Amino acid sequence: MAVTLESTIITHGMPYPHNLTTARRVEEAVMQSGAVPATIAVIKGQLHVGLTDEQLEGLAQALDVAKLSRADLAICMARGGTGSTTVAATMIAAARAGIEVFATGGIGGVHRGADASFDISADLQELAQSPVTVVSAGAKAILDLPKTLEVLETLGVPVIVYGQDSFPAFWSATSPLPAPLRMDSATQIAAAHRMRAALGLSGGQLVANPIPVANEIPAGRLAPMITRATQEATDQGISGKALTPYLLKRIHELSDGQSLKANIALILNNARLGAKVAMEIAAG
Ligand code: PSU
Ligand code: MN
Repeated sequence: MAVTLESTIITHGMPYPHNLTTARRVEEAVMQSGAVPATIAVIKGQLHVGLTDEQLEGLAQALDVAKLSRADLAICMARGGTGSTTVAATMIAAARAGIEVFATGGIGGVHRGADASFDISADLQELAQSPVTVVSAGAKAILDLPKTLEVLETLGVPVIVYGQDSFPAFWSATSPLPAPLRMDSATQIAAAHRMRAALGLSGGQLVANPIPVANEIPAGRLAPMITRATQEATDQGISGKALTPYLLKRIHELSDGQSLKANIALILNNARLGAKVAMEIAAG
């Protein structure tokens, strides 16, 4: 049983060489948990489900790789281009390959100021369409979390918090928001996944797995950095696809690398839970 992994986190989410070492460690974590990792990317027009170490290294060092979501996946392939897959595009590839579980860091969501910018990630729509259980650490605190949860509810996407009653906020284990749903084992999550299929419901599930408390950055410490990075993005006119990578990079800088450390810890944690869920789904 396989677990898919995205590649935008490698090309746009972390600086080199941390992106490469993390990508390798995430694959190892999946294997140590007894599952098979499959990192997804488009290389010279081919959609790859599973990358060689040379391909991982190439992506990690590349400077001008396209960030592919549902809208641009086919176009990049038709042109013979190279691109990394976001949560949305990775879900599409996973579903086509028959892989039911995907582990990542955080999903895209409703950006702050979306009432003016209309910036809502295609990841949310994809969760309503592709039948994949996505293990994340919640949604990044750079987003408008209450609005992100509202949109997921509208789209009929189950948001399952693993083992606690509050929705986790990526770098922080908790937030003031209550968990929409809660489950305490991979077995339960797998059973819910199978039940959706049995009912013929389209779309997947979002699992929000809190970052281990030892690795978290308390929300209060992050808040001023997020406000500052968001303001800088507005001042510089950064929007669209460039916004999420810009905010992540600025917060890495403003936190002196602390957010990067937390990011790595939470992805490894998600890879392990994703592997457990994949094995439970396969065990049926
Ligand atoms: N989470 C991270 N790093 C990332 C992303 C998420 O820790 O780089 C990426 C994912 O690929 C996600 C994308 O799908 O950001 C969302 O981008 P947008 O907001 O433009 O849809
Ligand atoms: Mn966007």
